[in-house]
Amino acid sequence: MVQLSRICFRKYGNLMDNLRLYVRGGSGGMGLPRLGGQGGSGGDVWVVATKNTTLKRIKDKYPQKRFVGGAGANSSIRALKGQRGKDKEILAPVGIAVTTDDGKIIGDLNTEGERLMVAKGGSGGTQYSAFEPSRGQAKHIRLDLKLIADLGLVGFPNAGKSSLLTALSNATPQIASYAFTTLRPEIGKVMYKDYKQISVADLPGLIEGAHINKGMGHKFLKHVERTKQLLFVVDVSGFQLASKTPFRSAFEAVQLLTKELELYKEELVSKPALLVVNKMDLPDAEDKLAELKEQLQNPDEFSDLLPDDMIPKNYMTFRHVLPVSAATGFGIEHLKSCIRQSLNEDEEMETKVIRQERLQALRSHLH
Ligand SMILES: Nc1nc2c(ncn2[C@@H]2O[C@H](COP(=O)(O)OP(=O)(O)OP(=O)(O)O)[C@@H](O)[C@H]2O)c(=O)[nH]1
Ligand SMILES: [Mg+2]
Repeated sequence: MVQLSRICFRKYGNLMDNLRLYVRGGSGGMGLPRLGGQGGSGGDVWVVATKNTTLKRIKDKYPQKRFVGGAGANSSIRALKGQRGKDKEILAPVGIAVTTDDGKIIGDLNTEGERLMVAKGGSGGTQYSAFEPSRGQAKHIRLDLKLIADLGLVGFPNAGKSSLLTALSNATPQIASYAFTTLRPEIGKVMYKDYKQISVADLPGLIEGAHINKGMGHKFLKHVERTKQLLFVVDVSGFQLASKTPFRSAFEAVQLLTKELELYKEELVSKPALLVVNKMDLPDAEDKLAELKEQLQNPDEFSDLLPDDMIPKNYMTFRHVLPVSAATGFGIEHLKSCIRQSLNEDEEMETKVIRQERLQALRSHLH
């Protein structure tokens, strides 16, 4: 039996699937009692769905995570009706839910250009408010990337993703020995003895060049973003798409898959991931597994087998490397428990981060 390995890199991926922000509408402008002038209203804060952005990019660009609408102008002799404050737009990725701090849905953004007001600006002062303006709405909101599953299976065609999903879950995906049998992501549920369920998406076959939209290309890659963690699946004996394309060892397959993710969106490479080495029932599998593990320990030494432009900038770190056979069931139970452990780890981490953020917010209110 293979000594089940655990590569002990623990890392909380910096691909974010939620983000907490402070939003405040702009304050209204003062009215002008002497002449009955009306202050401008404060600008509103909007979340606008935009292509090609991520929650992480919002955070990097606005580390304070504060979005405040422009103030309305005071009414003056020259401009009795004060000018309206500027609206503030938060450019967010498509496919998010916007919620209040305690998780109530404010709205969803599902198509490019869709917009949602999250904080209204205050009204300008008028005769009805004794010319006193009001403040804009202020609150914390959360942007949550809508996920399709807890785990996404990432692998080249024929690696055994569909078979693995069947072995793991109660799904019965279409299985065949030719490439691209999976067209849409199929979601299976992994059940545990205590009734806990974890969802796994079998994503359509990824091939070299997917980032330039070869094969299922972007259709596939956009799903990768929408899972909490990744399960790389490789055939222990390697992979060859067609007789005219080069043969790739399991190690090369791992690096090529990584590169495809990187070229599509670099952050994907920092997602928490596990590596499944499938087809361990085949002859020589043990030797090939040992070789793969050695290569994964020193990827730089072994990457010269790949074309230069296919060497990833950063190697994927796998929390576990798990030899299995989807065909015989070998290693499947252990894989199930590693999956659960890995998801738990991140959940705990996330709860901690949320608590810290709340605490910080409370403290800053007190000061
Ligand atoms: N010997 C062996 N064969 C396997 C194992 N797992 C899958 N296979 C075979 O490998 C072939 C491909 O398996 P699939 O599960 O369809 O692979 P896939 O990754 O879903 O492929 P695509 O959907 O085309 O991307 C099938 O002929 C399976 O029977 C395994 O553990 N051992
Ligand atoms: Mg399949």
